[in-house]
Amino acid sequence: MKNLLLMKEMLPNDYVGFTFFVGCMAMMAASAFFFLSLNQFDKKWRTSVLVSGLITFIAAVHYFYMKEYWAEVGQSPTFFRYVDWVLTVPLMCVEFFLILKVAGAKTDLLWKMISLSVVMLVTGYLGETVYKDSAALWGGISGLAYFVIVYEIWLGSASKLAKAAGGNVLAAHKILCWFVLVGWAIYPLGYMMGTTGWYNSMIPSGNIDIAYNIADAINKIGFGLVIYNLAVQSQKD
Ligand SMILES: *C/C=C(C)/C=C/C=C(C)/C=C/C1=C(C)CCCC1(C)C
Repeated sequence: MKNLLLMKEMLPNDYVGFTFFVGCMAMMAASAFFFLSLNQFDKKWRTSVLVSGLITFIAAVHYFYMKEYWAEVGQSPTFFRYVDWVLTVPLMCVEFFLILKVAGAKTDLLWKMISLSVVMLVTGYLGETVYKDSAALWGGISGLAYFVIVYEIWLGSASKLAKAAGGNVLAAHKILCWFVLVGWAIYPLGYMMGTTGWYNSMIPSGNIDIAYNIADAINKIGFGLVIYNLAVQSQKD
């Protein structure tokens, strides 16, 4: 009851709370869409679409907690945020691996991508919470891991596999590469807005949740739809 009253008072001009709320709904709707579509795919593509649904579903559950946290505590739910990322970002690496399996992707590639993403997120978490005074340093290490991921998919072995696969897989891989290069770049910008470092004079500081929430919606739902579309197209041919 207390909770409801609090939310009622906050909603009209609480833009951050609004994006948590809409984010939660959008993630739930996307999960229902992916899960309910599973039957139309044969075995080869079902796993990929299932993983798309898992990514948005895990996010929906975390958004539910994050919107509550924001309404009750009035602070950024950094812990839930990073727990969500540490589960969903490796699953996005799994998606890259699954679509490149047709061209012979090995599990080495999968583990490399997962490890890089975990390094990126753990160092980011440390900079945002435990070692705030050296946020720029931890963010820098995190950024390096991010660049290696970008390199791997754009120019490294993952890109070679995508070229070998050709056709629909290559086209989907390209779009996913753009998601990682542009969509994921919103996160380090958000990080710089919310922490102290050499970048403060160049980037406005402020609440980082709106940036993170918009980025999540684009990256998780958009990414999933690219996979879904790839599955639909490939089954037609
Ligand atoms: C669904 C969630 C996604 C796709 C989250 C992605 C998060 C990142 C790409 C975060 C990257 C960061 C840096 C590159 C440097 C600063 C610290 C982070 C963790 C915000």
